[in-house]
Amino acid sequence: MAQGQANMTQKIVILTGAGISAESGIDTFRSAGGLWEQHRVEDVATPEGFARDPDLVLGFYDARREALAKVEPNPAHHALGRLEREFPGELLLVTQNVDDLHERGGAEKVLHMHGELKSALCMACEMRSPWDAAMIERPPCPVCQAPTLRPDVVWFGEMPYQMERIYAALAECDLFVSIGTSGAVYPAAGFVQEARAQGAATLELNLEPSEGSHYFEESRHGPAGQLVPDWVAEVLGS
Ligand code: BV8
Repeated sequence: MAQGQANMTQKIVILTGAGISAESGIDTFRSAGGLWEQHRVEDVATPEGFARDPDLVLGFYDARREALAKVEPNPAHHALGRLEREFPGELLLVTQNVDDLHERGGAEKVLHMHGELKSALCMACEMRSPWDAAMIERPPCPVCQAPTLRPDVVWFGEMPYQMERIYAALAECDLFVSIGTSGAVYPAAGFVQEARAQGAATLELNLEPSEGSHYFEESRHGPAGQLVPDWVAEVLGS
């Protein structure tokens, strides 16, 4: 992105995916040995799978929640925390990730469109509560005490969170940046087209070309831990 363009950029929307957490040691979904190779999506990331075998699904998310405590944010997360602090324009950081590494990397306003591992949703009272323990033992909901907690994550076939807010930001941003996502899952994979349609510049930072690479004006390939700090320094003009 030309230096001049970087300085003219006023409204940025960023979308991140599992690739930004890969260098922290969190499995992505679709790379070799990734989460979707270990489990069938239909079994662990759909409401039908949860209804069929709740223990399998609660155990799958308990294991991921527990693993989260053992990893650290990487330079890409810290760079986005810096961008949030120092960028003078408007920034919306949307993540498909359910981990808390953006927050632990210093970002304070993170929109988790697919929910969070560290949040529990009660199927009885529909209230959400911060949560970092296991759910397999059916603990009581902190609000209504019913033993009906599920992971507060968006499964396939469920509506992602805060879509209105995301589309409103895409409609008026002048730069859309996609980081570490395969572009395989909608509606997130369609965000680049929304941004392009209204004239925003579009940039992909990913280990390799994603399924949606051809929609991006510019694609840079390499590890997020390298590409993201460099890009943030470019945008901040330092
Ligand atoms: C909905 C949360 C409607 C849970 C997830 C047919 C066509 C089009 C769409 C559909 C269709 N059939 C069904 C659909 C809809 C469906 C969908 O898109 N299916 C796909 C499979 C075709 N979508 C949905 O169901 C969504 N909801 O549409 O609702 C609706 C309407 C009205 C009313 C009600 C409902 C909900 C989808 C959300 C599912 N939940 N996650 C959890 O985490 O367990 S999906 C999960 O996979 C992620 O959240 C993410 O969104 C998605 C993709 O994963 P990525 O993050 O991209 O990770 P991936 O491994 O795929 O790729 C990693 C990338 O990183 C790679 O490119 C790799 O190269 C790169 N990388 C690796 N290392 C690095 C790196 N990059 C940089 N540095 C590195 N070091």
